[in-house]
Amino acid sequence: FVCEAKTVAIIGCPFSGGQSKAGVDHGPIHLVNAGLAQQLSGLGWNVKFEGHHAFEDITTQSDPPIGKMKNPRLVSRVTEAVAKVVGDHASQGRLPLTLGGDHSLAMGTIAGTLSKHPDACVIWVDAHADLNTPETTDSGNIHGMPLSFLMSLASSQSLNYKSESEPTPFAWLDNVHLPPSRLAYIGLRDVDAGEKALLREHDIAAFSMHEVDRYGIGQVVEMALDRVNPGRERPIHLSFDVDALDPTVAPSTGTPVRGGLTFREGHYICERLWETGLLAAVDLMEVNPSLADEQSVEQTVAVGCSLVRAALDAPDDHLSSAQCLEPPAP
Ligand code: NNH
Ligand code: MN
Ligand code: MN
Ligand code: MN
Repeated sequence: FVCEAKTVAIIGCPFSGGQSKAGVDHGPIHLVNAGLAQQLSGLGWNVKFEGHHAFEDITTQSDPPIGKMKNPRLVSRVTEAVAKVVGDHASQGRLPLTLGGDHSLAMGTIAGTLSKHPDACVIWVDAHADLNTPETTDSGNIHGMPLSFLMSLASSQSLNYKSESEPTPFAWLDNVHLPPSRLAYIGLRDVDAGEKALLREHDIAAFSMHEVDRYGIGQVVEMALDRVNPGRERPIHLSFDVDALDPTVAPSTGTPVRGGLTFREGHYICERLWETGLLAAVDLMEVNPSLADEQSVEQTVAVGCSLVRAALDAPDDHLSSAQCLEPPAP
């Protein structure tokens, strides 16, 4: 196990600046109010949670777009702060569990993981590739771009930005380099044209819903690990966008796409990654309690908590393989 003691640090990030729908900043508050910390204590974890991360001190006088990028200064400052918090917890031997908030936060969480584990790999579970550059993006929303910056396919230099009074947004990420060979996607089904070109150009392991249908989720997770972690020795960062799940399973999210992972497929990914003994950090992102009716919100929040429990070794939620694989009597 990559963390010394069984301690999880919950990092609640009520942040929505990487996209334009209000409410995703309430995701972590709802997840914690649903009892997530107590549930994890119930699984035998020491839980460190000292309130949600406060971003109020990170104010920006004005934050006009740079090119198409929206809120670049704010997102850069918030994610830089998140990287420090995640890196600190990891250095103290705690497993950082970051609750979003929108997926731009992964710039911070993955940079934080890499600061402690430079050889880490990333399993990105999402309907979307979040690989746009400031040039390829249509929406300008930074939650669709974190991986291009993390893998240095985009950089602060490419923004062509000059200011006397402030650092170029995302300059802090310029010395963070996740090799494209250490990223694997599961669940893709809504990938932009520019992202498809980047996936091909950099030969990134991408298991879309087509592969989930074709091979089954069990095979897909092993194939993903074989690509990014063939020796099964690298620490694993799991970044889970709740919109990877089918909208019937997780309706309260900003950009639902039909044809997603089932409840079990989502949980299986989490369970299997825990089983490797290599899990170093977990993100659960894009729960938006302002979208859909009250029952759907409750369902999405409950599924979010359940995914986290599955990633953190929920022993009662499934039988051990030894119990399941008992051969039938002759
Ligand atoms: N690809 C689109 C964009 O760049 C959508 C991204 N939306 C997400 N990503 N929810 O996970 O804006
Ligand atoms: Mn609320
Ligand atoms: Mn995402
Ligand atoms: Mn998504």
